[in-house]
Amino acid sequence: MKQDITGRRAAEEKVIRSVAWSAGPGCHGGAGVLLTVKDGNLEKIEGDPDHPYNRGSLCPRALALKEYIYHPERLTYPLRRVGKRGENRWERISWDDAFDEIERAMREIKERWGPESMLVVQGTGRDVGTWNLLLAYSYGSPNWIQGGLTGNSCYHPRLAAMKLVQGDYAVPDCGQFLPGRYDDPDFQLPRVILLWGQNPPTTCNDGFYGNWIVDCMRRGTKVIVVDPFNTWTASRADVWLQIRPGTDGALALGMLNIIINEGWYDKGFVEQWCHGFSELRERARQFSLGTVAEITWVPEEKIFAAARLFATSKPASIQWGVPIDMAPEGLSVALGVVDLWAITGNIDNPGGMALAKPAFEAWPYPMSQSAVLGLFGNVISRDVLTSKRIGTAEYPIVRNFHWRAHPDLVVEQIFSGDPYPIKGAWIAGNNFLVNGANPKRLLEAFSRLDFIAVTELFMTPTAQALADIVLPGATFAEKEGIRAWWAPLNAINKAISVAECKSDGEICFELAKRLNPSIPWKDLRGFFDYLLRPAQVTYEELSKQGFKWPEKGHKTLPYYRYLRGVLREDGKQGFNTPTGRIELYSTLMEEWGHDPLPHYEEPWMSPYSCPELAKEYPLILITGGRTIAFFHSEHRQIRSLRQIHPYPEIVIHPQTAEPLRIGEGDWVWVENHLGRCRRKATLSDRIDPKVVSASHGWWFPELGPENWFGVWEANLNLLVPHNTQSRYGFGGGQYKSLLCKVYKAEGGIPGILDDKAIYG
Ligand SMILES: Nc1nc2c(c(=O)[nH]1)N[C@H]1C(S)=C(S)[C@@H](COP(=O)(O)OP(=O)(O)OC[C@H]3O[C@@H](n4cnc5c(=O)[nH]c(N)nc54)[C@H](O)[C@@H]3O)O[C@H]1N2
Ligand SMILES: Nc1nc2c(c(=O)[nH]1)N[C@H]1C(S)=C(S)[C@@H](COP(=O)(O)OP(=O)(O)OC[C@H]3O[C@@H](n4cnc5c(=O)[nH]c(N)nc54)[C@H](O)[C@@H]3O)O[C@H]1N2
Ligand SMILES: [Mo]
Repeated sequence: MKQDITGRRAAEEKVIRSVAWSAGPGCHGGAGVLLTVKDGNLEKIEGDPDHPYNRGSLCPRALALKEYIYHPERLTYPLRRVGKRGENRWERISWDDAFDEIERAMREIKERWGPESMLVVQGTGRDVGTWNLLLAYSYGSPNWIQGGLTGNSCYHPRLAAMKLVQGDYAVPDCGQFLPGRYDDPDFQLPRVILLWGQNPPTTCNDGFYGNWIVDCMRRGTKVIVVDPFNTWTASRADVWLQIRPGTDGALALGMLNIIINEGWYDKGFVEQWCHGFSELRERARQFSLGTVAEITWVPEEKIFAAARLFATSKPASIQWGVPIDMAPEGLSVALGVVDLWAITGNIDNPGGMALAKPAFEAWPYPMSQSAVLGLFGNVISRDVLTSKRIGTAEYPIVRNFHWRAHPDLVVEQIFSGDPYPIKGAWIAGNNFLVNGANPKRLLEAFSRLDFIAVTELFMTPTAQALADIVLPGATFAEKEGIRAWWAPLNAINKAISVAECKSDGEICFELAKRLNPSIPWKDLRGFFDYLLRPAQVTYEELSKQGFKWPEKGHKTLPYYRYLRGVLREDGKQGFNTPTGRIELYSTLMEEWGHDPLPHYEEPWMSPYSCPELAKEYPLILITGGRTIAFFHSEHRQIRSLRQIHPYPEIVIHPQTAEPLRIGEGDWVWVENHLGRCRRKATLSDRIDPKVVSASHGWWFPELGPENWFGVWEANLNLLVPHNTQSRYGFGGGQYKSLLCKVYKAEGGIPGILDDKAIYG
């Protein structure tokens, strides 16, 4: 019996409380929603006014859910390839046949080559991660990758840096850990939030709901923005640092230097809780204000003003974005940014950086090797995870603390077969021919595999080009699930069914059971209950409740847990690091032979590092600035969202466009030595004349499957190299600081929706 929270409506109309995650809006959020269902169909989606996370608001992608769910192009039954790969000839098959065929192919790979020869491929963190791991580990493969993401350059360098320095993850505290939010007596307003490479209202990233920044600004929080683009938040900031892309590492060290020199750091906290302050001070000394201004293109007085405002306002916090990971040596840049909040004592204090734990530590979205082994130690051994996994031999950090295989080395191993061959791939939640770096090389690599199955909601270029079997996936409204990233703990409640679509959980569980009948869970609900044990609730109970808060003072809720002895396994005061202190100088990095302090590296494709290349390609290219209309490559077929952002654009300063004779709305080529693609020019002085910026993820469902939906037409990743990870394997890729030239194109992309079609 599904929960009907109103009880007032006609019997056939129900309102179901749930939480938005993938598939559908696609996001890292977890906004509370109310789904109105009539006669088994979704009638309406609304923000849940009682949910503390979003308090009734929703983004356009969530509001477009009905359009997404009932879109005529949705995949609604399993398909088997009948022609050659990529030829667009499919036949409808039953679920039984699909499962039989996948089971047969995966068993064959395991018997002939070993389970590690099968890859499990996903993209960003969505509600498929745990199910994909369940399948991979039950089968015996440690090789889960984020397809095409050079250097794991999304959140993981930041996660690793936080774990190294402070032992836990952190997010700005905007009262999200308090049931009463801004009205809760324990709430303290951050005096300053530093937004570093992020414009939260468009992205709702990694446990930070976009509206919180607006809520706090309205209450008086000051904002500092580090962004080469004059975003919504930059235009309203107290200090805006228009940084040269890719130079964040120098800025962080420069700000540390100012704060230390001026004595603006928290001396008591540093003395009592930090390890390696004098080493950090020496390192930062190399980054004088003049040097940093020259490297970053930010005027000295602005850097100084930002450092002062940040360090002299307490509590203060930093919300940061993926450009940090994508900088050369992203891990090292992240170390420097963590040090900024650390030496100012903004850790686990109200209004500072809350150490973020999944509610009750139930069902952690697995973010470290120990968390993964905590969940799946009964089906996979530490030994397999630390020896057979690709990247463990090369990178100590991958071996010691991570659970993913290394995305760049996996591709190289497909070509080399060394130390073992790769034969198959399970792809769920990834469209790497659009989103992955150097997609033509990815295509060449994956084309070599014997067997590929893809679970998707819509036919994509990647599924079209590579799949042998395509399974129809479900949106969040069509599935049961759990969401504990961070608090409260939420049930995803099933509201409707659509055709033959199945959730990733159901699909992966069925296959895990077939491939390994001895897994210790009877069914998917049994697995949910296993995950929920720390919360002392069953899925059925949670589902009725909707969401559940840990009691006040629970170890998964802030504040000041380092004083309460609940962060470390030994129960002592302090942080979960080898020294028990904040490691400004990382003892683990030292042990692994790495630089234990933050350092700066010039982008290797820049006007300074490659002056010759820059003569031909003089502009710095930022790729992938997010739009609220889309989630990466998704939603291009959703009309109401496409109206918000109709074309693949590139933003160019008018001074730069003029001598190139490029006018507003003209089609242009964007090109470098690796490739080119076509874009529509948007002229704006919100960007530096030497920098251009374009959104990623473009393909054109309207062009149809025959030519793979125009996957190469507007694809910026043709200009992004693969295998350009940082020295330690974490970070890099330079998606945000490439070189290019822009010149007028003969015309647009034939056959894509034009203004008339888009606007009706
Ligand atoms: N040039 C450039 N490229 C980039 C970036 C950039 O900044 N610049 N950003 C990179 C980053 S940070 C990331 S994380 C990647 C993201 O890359 P991806 O994770 O590949 O992103 P999506 O396009 O959102 O999702 C891929 C597919 O998953 C499907 N999908 C969505 N939800 C579900 C689900 O619940 N189950 C299943 N089975 N399928 C689902 C969608 O239909 C979609 O086709 O892109 C990267 N690519
Ligand atoms: N609507 C929507 N939301 C999303 C996504 C989506 O595709 N659509 N993707 C999700 C995913 S997986 C991720 S990783 C996040 C990414 O979201 P964010 O982390 O916010 O990353 P971006 O949007 O790529 O860039 C954020 C800002 O950084 C600026 N920037 C670019 N280069 C640099 C640089 O070198 N240094 C600095 N300091 N700033 C720079 C850009 O101009 C931009 O305004 O968003 C998530 N949320
Ligand atoms: Mo990402």
